[in-house]
Amino acid sequence: MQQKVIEIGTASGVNGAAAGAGCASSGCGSSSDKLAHLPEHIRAKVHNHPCFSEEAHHHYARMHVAVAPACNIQCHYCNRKYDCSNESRPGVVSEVMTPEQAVKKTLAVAAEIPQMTVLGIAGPGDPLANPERTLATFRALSEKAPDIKLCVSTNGLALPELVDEICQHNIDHVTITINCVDPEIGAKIYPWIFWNNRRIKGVKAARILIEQQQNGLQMLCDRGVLVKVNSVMIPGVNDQHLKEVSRVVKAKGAFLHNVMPLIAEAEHGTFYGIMGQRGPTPDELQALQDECAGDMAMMRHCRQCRADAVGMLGEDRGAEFTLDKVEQMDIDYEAAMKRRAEVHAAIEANREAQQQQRNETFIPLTSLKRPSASKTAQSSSSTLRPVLMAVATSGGGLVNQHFGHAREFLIYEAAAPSPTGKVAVRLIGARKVDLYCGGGDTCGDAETALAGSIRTLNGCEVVLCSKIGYEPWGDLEAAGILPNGEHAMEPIEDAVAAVYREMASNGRLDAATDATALSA
Ligand code: CLF
Ligand code: SF4
Repeated sequence: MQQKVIEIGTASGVNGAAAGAGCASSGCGSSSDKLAHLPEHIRAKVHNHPCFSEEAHHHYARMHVAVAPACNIQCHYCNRKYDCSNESRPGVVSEVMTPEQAVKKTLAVAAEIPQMTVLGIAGPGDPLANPERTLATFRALSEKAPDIKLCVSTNGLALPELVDEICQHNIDHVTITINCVDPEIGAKIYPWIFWNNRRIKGVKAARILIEQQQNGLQMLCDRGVLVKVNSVMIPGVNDQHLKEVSRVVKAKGAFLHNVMPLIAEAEHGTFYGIMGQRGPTPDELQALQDECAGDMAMMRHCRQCRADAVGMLGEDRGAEFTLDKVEQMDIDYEAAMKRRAEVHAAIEANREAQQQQRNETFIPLTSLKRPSASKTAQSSSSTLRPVLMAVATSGGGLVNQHFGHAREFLIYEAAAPSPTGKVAVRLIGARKVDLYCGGGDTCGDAETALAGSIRTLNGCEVVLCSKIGYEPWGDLEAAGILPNGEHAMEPIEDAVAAVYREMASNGRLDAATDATALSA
């Protein structure tokens, strides 16, 4: 994944939005979505897709409709009572609906949440193991709502036979879950597949699945469909192997690789959960994503959505669109499309303005002004260590959420990896927390929730938010995480870079400095 690069400022340049800004994007004058290296028609396809473009996920929403109950394989991390774990968190159950219900719901959501740009089908089983239901939904939507992008996620077994249909229905974003390219490893992940009306087991089954996945990937790429590859990282099973997977799928033309953590709990009733197979730690996941990134663009903002998710990534507004509520809605989609176009234009104007502001306020400073001669002598920008910062945001790419209202934090890494004195800022993931402050009756649980939040933010040295209460401030500081509310309403990457520069100016980033020292 490309990093955003921002010049390190002097101590005088660390406060406020203007001074905090730098050459924030993937190079001066280039677009801020890290896609500047791609051909224009590809950039246009992903520009407002919240999964295929990291930057878009700050501004646009997606929804899923759960029309596909059946599956044609068994994964060891899946329990059929729940949604397909190839995208969803295990243990989540979505209500299956008919294609007609799905279409009505989609139109309702599109009218009510105009920033929703993508309709995905991702379960609760495998969408392509239910081709009639899946394709009927896509066919109707491509006619009735041509302004909605169509997206599908599959295990790939039935993919090659359906590639032509996928292309006919204007589905130009496909996700294939590929956990291995070696059947021996595959046999440890997939106990069986259902193929040509027979159940096939072991290495033979894995070999067929892998061949189908690879053929399908090649066919889609040959037809210009954008393909994202999801892989579930299973420590001790395929973790080392996923670098090879990344290399192979990139060579075939995959656009993006999304390495997701295995979530295995005994209460989910999955084979891995019951066997005690562990998932990766955040550090292990990040290390593998970084290793794979040498080969291709990595997705770091996946939220492992449920099969009926609605809203921005990380939020779920499904309760607003239950079948009975949707049934009562009277939708004028022609009018809705006009409003959606206006909202999208406003979002784009806002994105453009943010980009413009960064370029205009770019301050090309190349040296650090350090607080003391001894500290200056200790380090140069080439020795500054990277820092993880957690950000509370409710969207728009801004630091704009109260610490106590955050259900998740985006985790950014700031670093100055080269002696050129530039700060590289990159998103490395999202971590979910229990709501710390729900107000009213829920406040009795606040202490436990706060302790949980602090545990979740382990490894972060700063938390950026719009506001924070006195008590959590103290607890965070005691845990070595410095709360920072000074960059409220600023673009996230500018704010992260500004805080990093500030830490550098204060001598807190020398390689030997650790988080404990920071809070002293
Ligand atoms: Fe849905 Fe998947 Fe399409 Fe996105 S989700 S079908 S590509 S529209 Fe996105 Fe959710 Fe991660 Fe999937 S954050 S689980 S990657
Ligand atoms: Fe479960 Fe999805 Fe695997 Fe099918 S493909 S077994 S639904 S995780």
